Amino acid sequence: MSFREDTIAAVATPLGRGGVAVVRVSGPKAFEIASNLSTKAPKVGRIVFARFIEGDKILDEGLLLSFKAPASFTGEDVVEFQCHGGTVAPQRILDATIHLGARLARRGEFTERAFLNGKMSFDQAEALLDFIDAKTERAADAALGELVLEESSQSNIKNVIRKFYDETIAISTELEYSLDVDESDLGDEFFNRLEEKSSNLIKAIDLEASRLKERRILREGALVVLLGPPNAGKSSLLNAILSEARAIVSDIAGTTRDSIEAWADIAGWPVKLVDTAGIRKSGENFSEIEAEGVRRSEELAKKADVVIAFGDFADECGINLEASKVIKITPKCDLKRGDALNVSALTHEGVEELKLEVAARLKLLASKSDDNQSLEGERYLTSLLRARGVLAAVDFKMCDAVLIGNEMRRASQILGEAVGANYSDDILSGLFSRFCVGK
Ligand SMILES: Nc1nc2c(ncn2[C@@H]2O[C@H](COP(=O)(O)OP(=O)(O)OP(=O)(O)O)[C@@H](O)[C@H]2O)c(=O)[nH]1
Ligand SMILES: [Mg+2]
Repeated sequence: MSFREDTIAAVATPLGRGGVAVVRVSGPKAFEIASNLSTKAPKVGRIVFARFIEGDKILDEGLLLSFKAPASFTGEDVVEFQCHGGTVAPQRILDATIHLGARLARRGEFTERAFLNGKMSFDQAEALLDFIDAKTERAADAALGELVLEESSQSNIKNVIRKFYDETIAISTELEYSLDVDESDLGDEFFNRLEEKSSNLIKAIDLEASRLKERRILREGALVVLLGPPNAGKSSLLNAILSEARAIVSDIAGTTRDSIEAWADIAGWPVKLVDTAGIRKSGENFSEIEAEGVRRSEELAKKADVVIAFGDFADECGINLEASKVIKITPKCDLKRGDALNVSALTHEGVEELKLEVAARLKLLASKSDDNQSLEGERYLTSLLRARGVLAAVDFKMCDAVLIGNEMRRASQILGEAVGANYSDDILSGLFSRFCVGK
């Protein structure tokens, strides 16, 4: 099954202190290396307890696991040495595997081989990376869901897009077919029916796009910025959300000088929470440094997915933000209550509500059909949104089968390209299948 001749090796666990470390070896020499390195021979499907040796020197002792191609992670012969943790033991064993003919694996090379040997799809390899990098339970679950999906699963993104593609083909086919029919026979009813099909398709695409966008937010994390005047309690609120004394708090205005970032798990969403330096628009002794602070905070707020605004501050500073991403709060509500969401970092009143509101805004963000953020690397999402744009612009009221047909073809081609379907073949077979057998 494997067509790679070299055998690769790497320490599969993170370096540093730890109970156990794993050195993984994959390739045609894996078993030979294991036999040389271990006092007991590798047994496929069995765990062997052995000493790991190089010549007369004992390197460590531990467990040896063996997998025969193709029934392994990479699809090749694989052995794994479970040795003691720390830096010395795994490094010694790794060095020994290299002396015995393995070479150091590049980053991700085990997964690359798994992909090349057909053990996982490209999408699954991506999902695996997301799973490993996941910062919250929710993000991990989303990635795992994708990872364990069967190729044939109905919720596999490729199959979903393929289904959308088929639906555009079905509409196109009807339109092409209608060209051969007397126009006067078609009428409004024909186009109304197609319009309904198309609008159902748009709804289904929206749902799928929001699922993908949610996954992207779960993967990359959302940017949530605390914005307010000096001494308003921004750093205190950051600490309250994190439940730890991350930022310095004091009653001196201007305590936070640069922005402070911290990862937080907000109702399952991984969030990069940013505490900014309190800013004043102007005032006594307004300095260059403060002007720069205002500029930076404004920039951050514009980039943010959600802004937690302390009172009317953003408006007063002339920072224009999309209303949908601003959560206005009344801070220090234990001292004075206001008409925005009342929050107190001191008593924790409103902190949970605030978290839930942040989560709700992120959910909303994922469901929005417009998207002007960079979609690099999100090929499926990009295709879906492009096809959606084309479909949404079709005017069925024109009752013009040729024009509508052209637009449908564009939508089909965009979706088809994403999943490697061939428009002209499919449209032909779609068309001919409408004819009777024998015709
Ligand atoms: N009573 C009360 N005091 C608070 C609350 N939150 C913060 N404070 C106090 O307000 C003062 C300022 O708090 P910080 O969190 O440092 O304010 P900040 O907005 O980060 O200030 P800068 O970094 O200077 O912009 C401190 O003395 C806090 O103890 C609150 O909810 N209630
Ligand atoms: Mg502060």
